[in-house]
Amino acid sequence: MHRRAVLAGLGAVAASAPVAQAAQKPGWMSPLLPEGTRDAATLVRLPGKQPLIELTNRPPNYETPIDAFSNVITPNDRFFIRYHLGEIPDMDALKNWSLTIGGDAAERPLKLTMADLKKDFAQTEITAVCQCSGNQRGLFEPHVPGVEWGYGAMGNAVWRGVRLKDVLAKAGVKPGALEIWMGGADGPVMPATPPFRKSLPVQLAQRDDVLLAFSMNGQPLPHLNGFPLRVIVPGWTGTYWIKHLTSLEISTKPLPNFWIQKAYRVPAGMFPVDLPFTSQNDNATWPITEMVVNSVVATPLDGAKVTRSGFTVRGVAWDRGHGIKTVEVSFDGGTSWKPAVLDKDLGKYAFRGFSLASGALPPGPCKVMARAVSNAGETQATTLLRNPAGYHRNLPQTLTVSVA
Ligand SMILES: Nc1nc2c(c(=O)[nH]1)N[C@H]1C(S)=C(S)[C@@H](COP(=O)(O)O)O[C@H]1N2
Ligand SMILES: [Mo]
Repeated sequence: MHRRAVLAGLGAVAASAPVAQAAQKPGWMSPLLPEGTRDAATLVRLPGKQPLIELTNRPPNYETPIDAFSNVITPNDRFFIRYHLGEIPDMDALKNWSLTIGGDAAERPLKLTMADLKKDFAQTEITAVCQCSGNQRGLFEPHVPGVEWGYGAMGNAVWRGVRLKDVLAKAGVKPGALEIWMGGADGPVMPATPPFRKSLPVQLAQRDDVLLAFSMNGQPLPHLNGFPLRVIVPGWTGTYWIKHLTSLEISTKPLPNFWIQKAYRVPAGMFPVDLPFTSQNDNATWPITEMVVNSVVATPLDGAKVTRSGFTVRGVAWDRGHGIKTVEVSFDGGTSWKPAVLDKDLGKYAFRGFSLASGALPPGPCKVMARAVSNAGETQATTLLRNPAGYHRNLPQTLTVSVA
């Protein structure tokens, strides 16, 4: 539906509203990004958004500046935007939205409006991190092709909606159901480009915390974060979190689509998973699924000037749903580590805020690092786990501030 309705004016808005200042760049973009990336990037203000780092404008790919992660909840107007395809329906087109549920393993195919969804199903909420598989890809050495994300292709929000499993139950899941195929209202500019579709193993779709969300941090979903309805798959990378969701198919077959069978794959067994996506695994590669344990420092910014009385490090840590056990911070480039103070636990799929004061410091450069351990005992990588698409980078972040 609405395939031809273009996101009106995005290009024009993007071109006309750069708000970057050269002096800001050292802080909000990592010095590890490829040569030229930092110079070329601009902060752009899209409708309804605070300035985001523009990586591409059609399709729209916009990163959250790292200072946003001093908040454990990412505000809607600072939340990153990631699309694969250029044809995005505008808000008017999406007002006629509905969701169809069918497929060869559905007992009773049905169609739901937003009103049906809100009145016929119990509503629930979860706080969860949506992180793009390629977050931090731009920091891979050697560099790999793809959108050159720094640290900000992620955000944590309170999602409200209905359970996917309840909606599937209404349509009736036949024995033999293997996957839930999901499609959204956006589409390719060129008909030869495969539409962006993903699927979930049926066992995962039965989990209580996999939602169809219409609200984010107490507000309707922002247009470019999936209005009016998106899938929430806590613990799994953002690629499964289909935006502008229009179709669910309960299927006895693996989804045959480029975006799951060719793209978004990692070497088999390279990263830990609790729920393998067996119907889409092959001998050499698996679909990327569960996130890896990771942390970022939001403040101070890389390159900041601080006084000898010291500063407080603040950031967030997250994993694939076991929760964060500890975060340690180093003020001497990794020689010694101290436990950070963890904020209140907002749930095992949420960002866990942390902070630590440095105390008094000698003048000169100070190398700050952070590293997290999950409740599963998983730690951040100590050497880069290279994979062709540049996924799951979780080396401890290192930033240098100057003490004067
Ligand atoms: N319809 C649709 N949904 C989509 C995508 C897309 O291109 N189209 N991209 C996915 C990917 S790869 C990511 S990382 C998340 C990003 O969500 P956001 O744009 O709300 O930050 O949306 C996912 N859902
Ligand atoms: Mo993504």
